Amino acid sequence: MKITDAKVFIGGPKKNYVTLKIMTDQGIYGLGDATLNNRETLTAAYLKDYLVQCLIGKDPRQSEDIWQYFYRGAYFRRGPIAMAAFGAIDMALWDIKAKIAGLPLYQLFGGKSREGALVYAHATGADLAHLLDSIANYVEQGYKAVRVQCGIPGMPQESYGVSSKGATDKDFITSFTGSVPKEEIWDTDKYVRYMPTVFERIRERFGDDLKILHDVHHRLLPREAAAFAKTIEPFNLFWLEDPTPAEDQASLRLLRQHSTIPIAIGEVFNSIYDCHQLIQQELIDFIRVAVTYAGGITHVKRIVDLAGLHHVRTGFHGAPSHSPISMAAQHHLNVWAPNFGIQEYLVLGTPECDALFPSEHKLEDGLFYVSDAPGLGVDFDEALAGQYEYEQGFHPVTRLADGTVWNY
Ligand code: KDG
Ligand code: MG
Repeated sequence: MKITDAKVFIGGPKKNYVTLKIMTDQGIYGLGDATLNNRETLTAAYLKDYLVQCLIGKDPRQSEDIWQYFYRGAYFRRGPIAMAAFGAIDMALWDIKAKIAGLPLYQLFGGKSREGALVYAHATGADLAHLLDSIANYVEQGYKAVRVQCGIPGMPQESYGVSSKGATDKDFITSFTGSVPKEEIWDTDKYVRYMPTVFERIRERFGDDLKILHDVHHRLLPREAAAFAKTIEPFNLFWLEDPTPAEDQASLRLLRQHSTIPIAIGEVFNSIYDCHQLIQQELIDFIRVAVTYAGGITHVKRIVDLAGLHHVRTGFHGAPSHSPISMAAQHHLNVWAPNFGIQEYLVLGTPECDALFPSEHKLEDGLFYVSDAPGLGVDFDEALAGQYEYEQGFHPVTRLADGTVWNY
């Protein structure tokens, strides 16, 4: 069996999805997602200009060898662009392998450990009242876990994760367009004073069973994060995400010494070398890597296995920039992984998105069920893809009130 061609597409409904399609001489094809939010043209160019030509003639069943060939062969290793490009190839090869076997992908990992996998949605509010409405909206739909982000009085309303567009806005963390980044102001003191009152009100209104998650988005210093974690401990969060910038991993020890709050980190990591110390020293509780920019299924499965040895559960990144292809790859890992924790999932199922990526996967009562279609179980309508155009976007840049650049 040989790879005969591979094509790269950019575009989607209000998204710049980067979709890879690998064709074989047996008529079976595989799909991969190389979307790197706000840097989409770079992963597409890496695939088109360097990798696709090396794939032609290779046996698609040799996914491990092909992964090693690209990873070791690049010489300059790792980084989100390269790992997203390898990741897309890897997803497509696993898709082909499972289609050859006539099995849904999870069967190749060892079968299901659970039927439905727990997901969380993003509740958001420019103020507490709107946030409570947004949470209620998800609870009514059957969600058991919700990430909560709230506007902070005295801070500009639309800082990270906060949308003033209402309870059902789903695009607020990816829809940054324009030719230069917009800028936001951040105030740590106001944030750490106000957020505990938000968690208190959420518990009062929704009770103890709702799983509450919160993303600090790398904004606190280690001492501030430790103090904040201690303050919010009574509200029993499911996780506190990215409390500090994860470059200084040893600093998390301070947080650990002061609080038992579960910590989730890893959406910006792209290899096992970024997280093996955090995992082995048991400084985190959830690993947030994504198959999209952490080298695909082959590499992420290694991370999941290592995490399992250290009581670290999965909580894969699932922001709206992930296409239904990489989300499907993650959902197959989720039903298999013995150390599965939760999946971030922002209902991608608009009619336009479903038409571009048809699948039978389904979300029911806050749990995600993968279909038994062979492979990833997602298709791609090439003809429809042609109607979408790339639109440039940037992540915002964050500053403190005095102008100092801070962590977005
Ligand atoms: O592209 C950046 C987003 O994916 C990120 O800001 C989303 O932090 C995020 C999350 O937890 O989904
Ligand atoms: Mg995050």
